[in-house]
Amino acid sequence: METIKELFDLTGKVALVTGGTHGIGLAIGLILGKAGARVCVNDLSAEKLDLCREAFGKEGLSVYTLVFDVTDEKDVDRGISQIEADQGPVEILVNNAGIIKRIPILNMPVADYKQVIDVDLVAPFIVSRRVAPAMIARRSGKIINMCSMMSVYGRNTVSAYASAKGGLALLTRNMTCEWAKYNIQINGIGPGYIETAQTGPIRENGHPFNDLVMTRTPAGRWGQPEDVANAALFLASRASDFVNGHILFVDGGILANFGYVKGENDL
Ligand code: NAP
Ligand code: GCO
Repeated sequence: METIKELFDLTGKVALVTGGTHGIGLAIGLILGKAGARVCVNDLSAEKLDLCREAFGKEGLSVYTLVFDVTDEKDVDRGISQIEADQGPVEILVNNAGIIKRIPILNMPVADYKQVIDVDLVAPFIVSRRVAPAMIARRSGKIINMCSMMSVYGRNTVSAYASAKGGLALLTRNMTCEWAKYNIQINGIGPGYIETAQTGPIRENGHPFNDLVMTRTPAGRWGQPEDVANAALFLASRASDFVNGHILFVDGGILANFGYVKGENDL
């Protein structure tokens, strides 16, 4: 019987967190590094990668960083080839990079819709498709796709994002159908509302959306990037070797909650 430490030990495993220079991706990179993984982070911005290296350094960790655009197939091939040459084949892939545009459908340019789909849905397809052959050859691998509450809910103004994240949940299941037989575990994480730069515009300065999140979240708080990272550690570790095609929601109970009447049943 393996010890708990052995189950969660990622020593020497090469992990790539896309778009991992801050927010949820940075928290995931740090916890995977603390578990012993050799963490690689990509981003569009060299400056943000510099800050990422500083954040890892503050934790006594090193990180391999590389600029490449996850939506560009040739750039992804170049980036993954560089990682394979410098670090070794990617054994843990976290498709974290993402964008959101909050625009009503009738006002949203088609180009904007397509850009969100490209980053949030097509890019995980491109990066996973590039990384999977080495996982198949090794008969081992972990792929974690960053889904969302919008993988199951819609809400006004986020049609592109919900379309992408809904598709990503089903892409996760289709990857499972095709690759689980090679001992690759492909799962999603569905964060609730997390305090990051991405939610800053709907969380800060008394934004009314904050009230909605606080009443729709039974836990009564916004999530922290570390809440999501803890789930990522589980899905990256041996402890999840028989978990596949699953979307693990880390949402403080939002999905369990139809609604809340102020004052009712309050202790
Ligand atoms: P974030 O702060 O916006 O970070 C997203 C990261 O993706 C950024 O580092 C960004 O780099 C990178 N990125 C965007 N386009 C890219 C591209 N083409 N190539 C490479 N990197 C790219 O987001 P977050 O809140 O930490 O969220 C991380 C993931 O969790 C996203 O997929 C998001 O949809 C998802 N999520 C977030 C929440 C939440 O409440 N925050 C909830 C559910 C799901 P730049 O900054 O350089 O553009
Ligand atoms: C929004 C938010 C959400 C969160 C997250 C919830 O505008 O509704 O940005 O989309 O980012 O995806 O799970």
